[in-house]
Amino acid sequence: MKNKCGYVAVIGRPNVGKSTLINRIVGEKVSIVTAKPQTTRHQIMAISTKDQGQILFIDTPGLHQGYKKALNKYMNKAAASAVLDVDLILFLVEALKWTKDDEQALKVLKYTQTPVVLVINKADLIKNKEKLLPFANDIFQKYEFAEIFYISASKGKGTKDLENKIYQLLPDSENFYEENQLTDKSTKYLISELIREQLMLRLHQELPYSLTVEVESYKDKGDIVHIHALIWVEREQQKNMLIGKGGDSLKSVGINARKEIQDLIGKKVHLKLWAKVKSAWADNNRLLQQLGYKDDF
Ligand SMILES: Nc1nc2c(ncn2[C@@H]2O[C@H](COP(=O)(O)OP(=O)(O)OP(=O)(O)O)[C@@H](O)[C@H]2O)c(=O)[nH]1
Ligand SMILES: [Mg+2]
Repeated sequence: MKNKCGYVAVIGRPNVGKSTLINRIVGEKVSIVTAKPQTTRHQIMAISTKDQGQILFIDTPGLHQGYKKALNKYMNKAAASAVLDVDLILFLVEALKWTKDDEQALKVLKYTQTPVVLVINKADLIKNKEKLLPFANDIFQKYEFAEIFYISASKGKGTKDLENKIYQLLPDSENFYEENQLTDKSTKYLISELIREQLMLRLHQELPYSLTVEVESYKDKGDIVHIHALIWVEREQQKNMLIGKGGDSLKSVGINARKEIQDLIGKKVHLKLWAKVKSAWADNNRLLQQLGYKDDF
């Protein structure tokens, strides 16, 4: 059998399970996952190397509308541009839930001739499986999909069949990357994401959407790594909310994030988190660039 290798963009509205699916197939936590929509903010490549070859997944932010900040525009652009220059697209939806954002996300496919696989995720939540077929048929009327899969990314149901189909549809090619490489992102970036994941899990309302994390320093002292990270918020009041009474909130974020980072790098970690204000950073293109939201796609 010939070796396969190629790029697979995973797109869809927020919260449908794009990052969960990619982590499942790669077998590692490359992209962060939370129950809140708009978790993923950047394109991130996740590399899955198996006997058949290499799948180069492009995880993307969920396509969404109704938010006008520069950050939302950046996220939508990062997602939409991912359909260009790939070998295959997975369009993810949530079983029996079709929303305006799904309709909007579908429009991105107008700009490509690349085959698109429709993936209906979270099938585990549906008791009456007979309802899935008419739901899928309705979506099929809207676009000429190459294939359709019903899966549960979080439970790993149907994902092996999907993976095999992806390999079938990819070009014959040697692997592009070393087999132990997991992503195109730096360790610093992955660490900032693990911290943001804990913040998103713990905080509520607008706060998760008003913060961004920057790893300021990473010092490997042999048996222990010292990491300083800044958490930027948009307003002074948010900083107080983030820190919490007696620093409780930030402390527990730090404890959980440290465990995750230790799992990632396989060393003991000393983590220091600082909350700081950069006024209205999420709606300022210059500040976005400065904070790593580089519009270069
Ligand atoms: N029940 C169920 N939940 C799932 C499944 N897949 C993902 N989830 C949950 O759905 C939520 C969103 O998952 P993500 O993987 O972050 O979704 P996403 O599409 O990457 O979201 P954004 O990054 O915000 O665009 C998380 O709480 C997941 O645990 C599934 O197959 N079944
Ligand atoms: Mg995601």
